[in-house]
Amino acid sequence: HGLTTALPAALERGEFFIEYQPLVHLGDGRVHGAEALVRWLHPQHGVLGPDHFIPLAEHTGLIVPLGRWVLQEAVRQARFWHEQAEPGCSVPPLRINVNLSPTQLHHPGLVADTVDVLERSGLPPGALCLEVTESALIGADEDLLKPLRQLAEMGVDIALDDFGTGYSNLANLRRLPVRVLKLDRSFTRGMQQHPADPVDRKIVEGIVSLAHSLELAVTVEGVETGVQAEQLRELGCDTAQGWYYARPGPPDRLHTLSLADA
Ligand code: G
Ligand code: G
Ligand code: MN
Ligand code: NA
Repeated sequence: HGLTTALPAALERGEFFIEYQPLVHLGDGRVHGAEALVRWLHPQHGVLGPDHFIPLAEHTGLIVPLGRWVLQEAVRQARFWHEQAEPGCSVPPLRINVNLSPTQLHHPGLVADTVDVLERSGLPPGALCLEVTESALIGADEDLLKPLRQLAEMGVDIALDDFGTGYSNLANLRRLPVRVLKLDRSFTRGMQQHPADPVDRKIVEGIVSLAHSLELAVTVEGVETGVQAEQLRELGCDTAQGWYYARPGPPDRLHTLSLADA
């Protein structure tokens, strides 16, 4: 595959960039933070989304340096937002979510790299949330969970991404150093009509109740309409993300959004 061989040079040439999609509090609509989503500005093909190159990067191992770059860049951006919010500003500092792929999770340098990036930026660990897919943690043994536990102990939040698609044992959740469940988009789709699909409603109700009893927050993904946002808010979901609020975009826009609702 032509793209595969081009990846390392693309990283060196600085062809990757990050878009930020806001996460908002469902209660009051305030911006809570943003998810960092990587893109490749390919010299011939134009902007390529992660689906075009993350699986290749995973396969070749380039995901490790690429992921490190994304983390460093996203944390630097979040630190910049923090500086702008201080001092005496009524806007709470924005949080930053960064995706981790399974290979990164297995990489022995994960904790040291993350500590290093946080220390050099000055961003408080509590402002960083690492997203790991539910499927990457299914059947995870203690060796795999240990680095996540270490990060969680430092104050970094861990989110379970695409939650509800992986058929994980719910009792297993207790064992994971996770603070946030990111409910998969498929559940949000079931909230399109009002009243919502009764089965989807019951499932979301059950997940929210379980999550809150385990002191986990629930983020919903793929919110495209006000009807969905309202029903998910009524069901007790905490934060939301989706085109209804904003598409992924450049970082400056996010800061403007958060100041606008102050
Ligand atoms: O917007 P979207 O097409 O950007 O993202 C598609 C998928 O790519 C999502 O599942 C998202 O988790 C993943 N993704 C986006 N950015 C990154 C990244 O920096 N690292 C990893 N591992 N996955 C990412
Ligand atoms: O990490 P994750 O798979 O959750 O990545 C989020 C993905 O969802 C990205 O591809 C992002 O562009 C996409 N996305 C974000 N908001 C919406 C939305 O409201 N609707 C749909 N269909 N996709 C969305
Ligand atoms: Mn994600
Ligand atoms: Na997701």
